[in-house]
Amino acid sequence: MVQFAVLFHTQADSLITIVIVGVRNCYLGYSVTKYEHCYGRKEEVTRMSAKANKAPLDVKKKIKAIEDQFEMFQILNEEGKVVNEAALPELTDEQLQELMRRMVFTRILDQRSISLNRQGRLGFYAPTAGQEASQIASHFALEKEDWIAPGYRDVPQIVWHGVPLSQAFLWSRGHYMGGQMPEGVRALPPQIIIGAQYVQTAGIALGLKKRGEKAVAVTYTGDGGSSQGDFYEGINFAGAFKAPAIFIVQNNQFAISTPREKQTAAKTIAQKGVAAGIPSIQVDGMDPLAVYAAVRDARERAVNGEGPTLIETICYRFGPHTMSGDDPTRYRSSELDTEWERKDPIVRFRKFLEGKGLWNEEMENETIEKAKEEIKAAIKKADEAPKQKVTDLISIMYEELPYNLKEQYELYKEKESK
Ligand SMILES: Cc1ncc(C[n+]2csc(CCOP(=O)(O)OP(=O)(O)O)c2C)c(N)n1
Ligand SMILES: [Mg+2]
Repeated sequence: MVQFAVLFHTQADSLITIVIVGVRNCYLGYSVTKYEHCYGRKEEVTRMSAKANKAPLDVKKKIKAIEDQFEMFQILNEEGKVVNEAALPELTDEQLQELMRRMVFTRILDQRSISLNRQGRLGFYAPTAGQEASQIASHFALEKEDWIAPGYRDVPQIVWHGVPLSQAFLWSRGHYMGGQMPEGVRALPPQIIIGAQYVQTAGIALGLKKRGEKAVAVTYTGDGGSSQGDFYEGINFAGAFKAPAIFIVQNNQFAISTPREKQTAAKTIAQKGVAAGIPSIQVDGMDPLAVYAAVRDARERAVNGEGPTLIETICYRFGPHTMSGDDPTRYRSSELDTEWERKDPIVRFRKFLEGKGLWNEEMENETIEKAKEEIKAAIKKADEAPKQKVTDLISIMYEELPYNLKEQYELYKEKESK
């Protein structure tokens, strides 16, 4: 191999290295590295004029090699048995029980929300059953000082982050008070525009970094959301600025009625993170311990200045997309439903905990009864909220109203006084 380097100064403030590479007198290419010292910044610019690899081009092989690197991270299998001892997260018995309590509570909240919606007592509702490991175990790995930017299906995470349930119900009803996060609760209202929360999260994370806070910004979207422009902009920005963000994609296999395979040619959603230069991982989203471990690890790296992570959780929603009228039997087979019901995160975690003597029927019933009582009290409180007025909606939006809204405000104020 022939290889030599030429070093010379072009100007007083820069240095250029040229490396010429060849094998047995055959020229393969050169690389130019320029070190610039300008305004105290040191930049490195490297260019290769030719590829040293003269093998025939096989782009399909290359993408396959990348895709094959992504395999689903799992700790608990469907029977609740540990299949990856080395990755078991350090959680005390009490923490494991608390995680189970939260998951059971959330399943009951889902059932009650569906019936409240049918009774006309809730507004917009996107069912969550099946996604408890992806939602609750990921949140369990966070701290109070972390920010959450949820999607419309991610109400449970912000409730566990400190948003009162009554307020979550008001959000569902489209009441303006539902969107006003309590002081000290670091959560945004759930986002309806698919993917928009990814851009907001990149910004929040950069803000945390600039303020030197040891906290992360975490966001959630779905498999469909990963096909939006905002998704790519968000992960790219966070990657470029090494912002402490965790991007969670809950891949529940469908974007309303569109199967995942039809809305992206990517074999995995995790691989989309590679383009943004950020560590990305595919996790069993029906396994609470795997989700917890992946998010905890991502959080640790983020607060240590190592930048963002993308986590794809492979999961399934047992119910319809929303309560607005879609019928899953028209786009999903009962065989597929049954296959995923066998992976139920609550059943799996219950088996694991029962095996350790940490859970029993009595504890589960107690959790269910408590959940029902809390939900009943919260809906009662939501009912007591003042009736929403158009003037309220207008006045909370701006500190100073633009002239056209001022006119409308006056108009409605008069109407409301009658
Ligand atoms: C920008 C934008 N486009 C379209 C919609 C309509 N829409 C609402 S939910 C949804 C599917 C989202 O699917 P996915 O991201 O997989 O999340 P999931 O509902 O499965 O949790 C679409 C297209 C929207 N809300 N926002
Ligand atoms: Mg989806």
